[in-house]
Amino acid sequence: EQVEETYIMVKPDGVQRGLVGEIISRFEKKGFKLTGLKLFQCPKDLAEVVEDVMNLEHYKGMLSPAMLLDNRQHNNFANFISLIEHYKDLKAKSFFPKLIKYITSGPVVCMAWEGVGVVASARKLIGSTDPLQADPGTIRGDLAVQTGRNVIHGSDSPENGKREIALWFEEGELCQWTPAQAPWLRE
Ligand code: YYY
Ligand code: MG
Repeated sequence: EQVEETYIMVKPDGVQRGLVGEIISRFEKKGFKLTGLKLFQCPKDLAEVVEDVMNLEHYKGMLSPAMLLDNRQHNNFANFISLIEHYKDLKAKSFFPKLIKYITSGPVVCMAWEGVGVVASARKLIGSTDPLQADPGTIRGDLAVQTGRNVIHGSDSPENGKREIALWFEEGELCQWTPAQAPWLRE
């Protein structure tokens, strides 16, 4: 029985629609352990350059060093890049620019959750990518209607869970603790 970690993020629509408490509550009640939690808002001036950043080496094979240098001083630049880096596997998809615009359009809630089997279980709690296909009882099945506004992200493998948590959190932002309920959740 392997303890895993997963990166869960309430997307801007979930925050704007007041669903943060409801979403956190589902993972809490299930019995997983919260080890990291923060709100991140893409700074306005950076949100405005999202399209330029998407044209960087990393994303379109074209480097714009001036852009990088101009913005590296920004204290939120690392987190800003996380937003884009997070979805880099999807950069070739036609919906990628829209996805980045959406994900940088307002505050997101970043979370790290830990537990035995937490990665696959969180994906089940979240439901299918398309909320209309997601089963009732799942977060997307209950709370959303469109893929482009599907309120939540969850890592798709233990490896990506680790990668995404490292991308979004500094070591010191994560808490190691033993919930009082631990012996009542697992024998
Ligand atoms: O892991 P999951 O979020 O369920 O789906 P992914 O296939 O990883 O896609 C990530 C993200 O991209 C999805 O949550 C919404 C968006 N997206 C989209 O806007 N349009 C698509 N056709 C597919 C995915
Ligand atoms: Mg995914």
